[in-house]
Amino acid sequence: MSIFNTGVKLLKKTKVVPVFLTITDDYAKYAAPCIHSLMQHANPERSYRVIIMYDKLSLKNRIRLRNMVTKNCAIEFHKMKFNLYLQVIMRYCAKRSGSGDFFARPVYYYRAFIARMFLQYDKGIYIDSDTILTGDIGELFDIDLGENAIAARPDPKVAAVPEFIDYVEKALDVPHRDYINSGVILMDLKKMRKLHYITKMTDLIKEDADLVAPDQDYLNVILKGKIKHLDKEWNCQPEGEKVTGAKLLHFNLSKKPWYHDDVNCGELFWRAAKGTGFYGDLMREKEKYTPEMAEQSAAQIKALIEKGAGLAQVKEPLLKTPE
Ligand SMILES: [Mn+2]
Repeated sequence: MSIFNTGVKLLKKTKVVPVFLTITDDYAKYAAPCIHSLMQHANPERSYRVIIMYDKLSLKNRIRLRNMVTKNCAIEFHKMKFNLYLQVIMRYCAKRSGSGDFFARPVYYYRAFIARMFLQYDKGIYIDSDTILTGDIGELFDIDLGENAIAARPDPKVAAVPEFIDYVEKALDVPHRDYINSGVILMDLKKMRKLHYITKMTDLIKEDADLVAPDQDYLNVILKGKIKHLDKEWNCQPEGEKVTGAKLLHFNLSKKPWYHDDVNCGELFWRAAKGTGFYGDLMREKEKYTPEMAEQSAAQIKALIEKGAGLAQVKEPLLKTPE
């Protein structure tokens, strides 16, 4: 066991709750408040394990994150090892990033490796680093998946934009009410292994389709009909949504509290940030953010909507649902 796999004595009472995050050095400062809020809302009677999958994460950042460990919440680090699946993803991203696609980063695809890399778990949770817990994540873990492979929330940002609705229905052949956001996923890891998810995903990636939200689009297409819908409370998106009763907030897409002042529930993010060693980093990040950067970000979203509208003009779906 490496010094970074900080062991805590697991309470025997219930199964450990494994929560996966996938980050690089530039995401460490956002992940820290997320992990802190998870620990703050964890049930003291249960054990949790935050498992961080990374490619480039400095020793310094690993130590800073590891120092957040608590009595019932362990923190582990796993470096992504090169393999043929990763090679397919890296090639695709290298090609796509050349055309300005900001989703073309391998780190966005690492959640697809969880089932394959962690054979010791039958069930697990993936969360984005731009989330904050306001309830006990153990309750999400307890949700019964029935016959489904995963549970996730239908994407409210897609459902609110006619161009995106058109895109998912025509280009992906997924009913828009079933198209889920991949920022919070409860996974039946046994089923994901049985379905050979990673093989199916990389087979589709090899077809080299131009998509709006690749990792999320693949998830929706491959697992179509095998996804349980999560309630809003587990992926509540404060921009434009009421947060009453929410247990997990997701600062999805443009309105990040580390960039903007007027963010609904931003104070919850900053309160969590204060409990970490990354508060100063986040303050500096905010100070560096300029109106030009905000404009650029808005332009990116606009371009994404236009891309969706363009891709919806297809006669046949872009991806074939694998058998
Ligand atoms: Mn997100």
